Formats: sequence, structure tokens, C-alpha cells
Amino acid sequence: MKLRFTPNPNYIHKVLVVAYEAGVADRLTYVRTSPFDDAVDLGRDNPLSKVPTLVLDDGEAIYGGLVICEYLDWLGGSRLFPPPSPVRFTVMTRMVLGDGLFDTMVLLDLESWRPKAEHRVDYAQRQWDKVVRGLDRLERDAPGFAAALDIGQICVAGALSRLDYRVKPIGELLSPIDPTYEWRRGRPTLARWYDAIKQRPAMRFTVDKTGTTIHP
Ligand SMILES: N[C@@H](CCC(=O)N[C@@H](CS)C(=O)NCC(=O)O)C(=O)O
Repeated sequence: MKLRFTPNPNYIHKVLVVAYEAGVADRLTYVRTSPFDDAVDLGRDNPLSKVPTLVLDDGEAIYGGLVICEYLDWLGGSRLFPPPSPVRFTVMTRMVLGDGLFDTMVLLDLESWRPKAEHRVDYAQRQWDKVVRGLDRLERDAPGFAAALDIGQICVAGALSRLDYRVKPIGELLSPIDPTYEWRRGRPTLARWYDAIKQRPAMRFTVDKTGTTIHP
């Protein structure tokens, strides 16, 4: 199986965490793919031309990071996705919130690449409001996070790591909105939970630019 993705050791990648926790990380070949490089043939595997994309040994592709996560969880029998039950819906909703916050940070990132004079402050404000509301919800819910790791927690950890990935252009974009953009402030429970969970080996498992795995 070939995983096409953008490796970035600066933040937690949900597919890598699931691959590691499910015990299937060594069954994957990791192929660094930049979706923004027109020369790349990603569109052949995934019409949406997005990473992550998982290409199976028979050439069929699975895409949508969360679908890839569920596939790897099923392959490894690891139960990071709970079976149908009320708990599953709680976990899956948390999964969507965490993943949505990550995607919102990507949108802010893309906006920050525009020349500073062209930054759309109203657009950035709208995206940032989602981040603030999401973080406040997670601070409220954090005491109830299950002791066992699940896909909801993995996606929340991914989002928080993305918020910690503080590159200068994002700071410039957010400066008229929230100059510190420090998610930990006023959210001590979430911060404590994150500091503990990011010590798990799976959260530190990564892949370098050549596709070589770096085990914690
Ligand atoms: N939440 C989605 C996000 C996929 C996504 O938007 N990936 C970006 C990573 S930078 C991408 O490939 N963008 C390329 C594009 O939008 O053309 C997932 O996990 O599959």
C-alpha cells in the first residue's frame, strides 16, 4: 500500500497515528506528494487531487483522511473507531470537530500566503471564530475524554498540534484579530490533556522527506 501525503514533522498527522496504533505502519510505503505542485500526478489516484490518498496494492485508491484512518483501523483490528453505539457518535462528532479545526487552520494558512495587502480580514475573522468556538467546546468536553485512545482524540491532538505550528505569515494574518492566538490561555484542562497525550509514541511517529519512517 502506498500512502501519498505531505510529511510535516511539526504537527501530528492523524493517518500516521492511526497506522502506528493499528500496527500497520510498516505495511505502508510513504510517498511525499505536494498537492500544489502541478507536475504531480495525484489527480490520477484521487480526482480531487488531495493528500492524504492511500493507493492499495491492486491500484484502487482510498481518499479522505478519515476514510483512510477507518480503513487502517479495520486492517489492524485496533478499534480506534468504536462499533455502532451511542459512544461512536460522540467519538465521531469529536473527530469531525478536531479534523475541521485542522482544516480551518489550513485555510488560514492558505490565506496567509497571499500578499499582506490582500489579506481578507473578514474571512480570517470568520475562520478564527470557528477555531475559538471549537476550542471552547473541547475545553468543556476534555474531562470526559475516554481513557482509551480513539479517533476523536487523535483528531483533536492533530488540530492542537496544527495550532502550535506557528509560522510567521499566520501571525501576520491574525494580528488584527487575535495577536497572540495562544489556544492554551483559559483552557487549562485541554492543555493538560494535550501535553500528556502528545507523549504517546504514536503521536511522535513520523516520516521524513524521503519517505523513511522515524520511530519514536
Ligand atoms: N480533511 C481532509 C483534508 C484534505 C486536504 O484538504 N488536503 C490538502 C492538504 S494541503 C490538499 O491536498 N489540498 C490540495 C488542494 O486543495 O488542491 C482529509 O483529511 O483528507
